[in-house]
Amino acid sequence: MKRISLTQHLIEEQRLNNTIPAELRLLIEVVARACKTISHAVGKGALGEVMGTAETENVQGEVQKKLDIISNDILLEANEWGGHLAAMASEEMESIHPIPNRYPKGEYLLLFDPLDGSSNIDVNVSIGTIFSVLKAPEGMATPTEQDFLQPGTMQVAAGYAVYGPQTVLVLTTGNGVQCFTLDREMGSWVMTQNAAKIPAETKEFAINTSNARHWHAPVKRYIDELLAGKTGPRGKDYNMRWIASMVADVHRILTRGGVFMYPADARDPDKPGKLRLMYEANPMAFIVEQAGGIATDGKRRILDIQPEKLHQRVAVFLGSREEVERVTSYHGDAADSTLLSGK
Ligand code: AHM
Ligand code: MG
Repeated sequence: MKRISLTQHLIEEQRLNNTIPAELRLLIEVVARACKTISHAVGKGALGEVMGTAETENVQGEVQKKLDIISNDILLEANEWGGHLAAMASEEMESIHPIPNRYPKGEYLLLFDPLDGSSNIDVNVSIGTIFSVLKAPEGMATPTEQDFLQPGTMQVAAGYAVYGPQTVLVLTTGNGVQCFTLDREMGSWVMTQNAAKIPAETKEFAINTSNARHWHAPVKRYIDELLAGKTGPRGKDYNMRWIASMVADVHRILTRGGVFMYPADARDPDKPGKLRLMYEANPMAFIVEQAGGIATDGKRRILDIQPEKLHQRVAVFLGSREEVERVTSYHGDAADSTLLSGK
C-alpha cells in the first residue's frame, strides 16, 4: 500500500484545489505535531504523572484535570512561534491568547478543546483534542474576542485527534474528510481513509439517558420512539452507545453511522446544552457535514449560528442524515420551541 503522509496530502490538496496555502499547512502540521505530543503524554498514564485533578477550575467552573492543562500548554507552546497565527482560544482559558509580541503574527485564529472527554482520562477510555481554524477579519490590528465570533461556516479547517487504541487525526479543509493514523514507530501521520462518509441511515444512537427526566418533549418523543424498537413507529430495533467523550462518539459515527445528541434540557435555562459552540460543536459540525451527515441545535444548522460569546454552549444533534432530520423536525413541531434553540 502506498503511504500518503499528512504533509503530502496537504501539499497535493493545495495543488489540486488551492484550499491550503502554505501558512495554513504549517498551522495544521503544527497542531498535528502537538496532538502527537499529547498522545504520548496520554499514553504514559500513571507512569507520567498526568493523571488526576489539578485542583483548579476553568472558566466553565469545571475542575481541571492535570492532562487538561498539560494539553493546553502543549498546544499553546507549539503554535506561538511559527508566525501562522494571530491568536488562540481554548476551553481551558477564560479569554483569548494573542500571539506574544516577540513573535511574528499570521492571519489565522485557532480554537481548541485541548482534552475532550476529561472524565475518561483516569479510567483509560478514549479521549481527544478538537480544533477549529478561522481567518482573522480583514484589517484586524490587535485581536479581540469579537474577532473570533464568526459562524462555523467561516471555518477554513477543523479536526480532531482521538487517543484510543489507535491515535487517529481526522481533518477537513472543506473538501471531504480525511483520516490519518499515527504510525507510532515512525512518528508520522499516515492517511488511512480518504473521503470518510457517514451512512444516511443508522440503528445506533448516543445520548446520556441519565438526563431523561430533564429532557424537553421533542427529545423524549424521539428517544421513546427509538426505544420502542421493531413494534414501535420506527419499525426497527436500535442500539445505544455513550462513551462520554464527544470525540470518540463522533469518531464511531464517522466510521459506521449513528446519531449523537447533547440536548438542552429543563435544568438551567441559561445553559443551552453542555457542549461549547466554538471549539466543540462547530468543528464537529463541519466534519460531519463534509462526511455527508448533518448537525443542528434542534432548530438551526449549527454552522449558521452567529456566536455571541467565546464559551457559548449549544444543543447538539449530529450524525446520520435521516435521524438528525427527524429529531430536528420534532423540535419544529414542539409548542415551546424557544426551549431548544439555545436561547
Ligand atoms: P469536556 O470538554 O469537559 O471533557 O466535556 C465535554 C464532554 C463530551 O466529550 C461528552 O460528550 C460529554 O462531555 C459527556 O457528558 P456527560 O458527563 O453528561 O456524559
Ligand atoms: Mg470537550
